[in-house]
Amino acid sequence: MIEDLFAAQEAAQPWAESIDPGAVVLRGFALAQAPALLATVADIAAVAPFRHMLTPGGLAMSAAMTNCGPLGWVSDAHGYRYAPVDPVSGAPWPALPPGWLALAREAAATAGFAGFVPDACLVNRYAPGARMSLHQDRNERDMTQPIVSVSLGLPVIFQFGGMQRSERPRRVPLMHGDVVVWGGPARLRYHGVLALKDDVHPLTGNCRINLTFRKAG
Ligand code: MD3
Ligand code: FE
Repeated sequence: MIEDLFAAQEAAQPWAESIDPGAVVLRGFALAQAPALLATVADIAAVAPFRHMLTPGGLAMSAAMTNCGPLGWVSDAHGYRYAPVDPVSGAPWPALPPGWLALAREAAATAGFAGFVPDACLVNRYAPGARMSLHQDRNERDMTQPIVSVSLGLPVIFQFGGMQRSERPRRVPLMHGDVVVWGGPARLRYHGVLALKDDVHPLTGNCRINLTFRKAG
């Protein structure tokens, strides 16, 4: 019955792993596009350089960040929010590349979220030792819209928690080329990544890059 439907879908898309209701890992979905994505990350960073934003508590985040799209995620002493201009340059964030939009849209549709049109892409860069502690993404206006994440470069252990920080998270390895769609009941779950292990990836060297596509406004 319904199990047969899931089995049929898994056979058709062997790389799609449901890790929880609303959370689908598309293994290797961005593999073919990875070199082009990384070249474009460099173009974006030439205009809006990676920086370590400050938390509202005044600590520098260990992941370096930049953005592209009409809105960008920023953190400073005033809190977390989306802003149309880069506070470092005072200029709008670089545009969302069409190929990035298409990738995010296709991944979301594959996971059952047709019509996803992100207006923000946060680009995180992790050097060895960098991590992201458990948090919820709740600065976006419409929580019916998913978040699409693309992992590039070194692998990391992702932590997938519950609706409360106290719930012990599950560990899911995320590798180069993996795309994850987080929507529905997974959208407000606590999540984070463990400290990046020191290693070398042929395309990124000693770092991991993560793109997260959001409908923020
Ligand atoms: C689950 N980034 O930028 S991506 C973030 O690897 C963030 O850079 C991590 O958490 C990273 O906010 C994790 C996977 C991810 C992104 C957003 C989510 C998982 C999510 C939103 C809701 C639930
Ligand atoms: Fe997050």
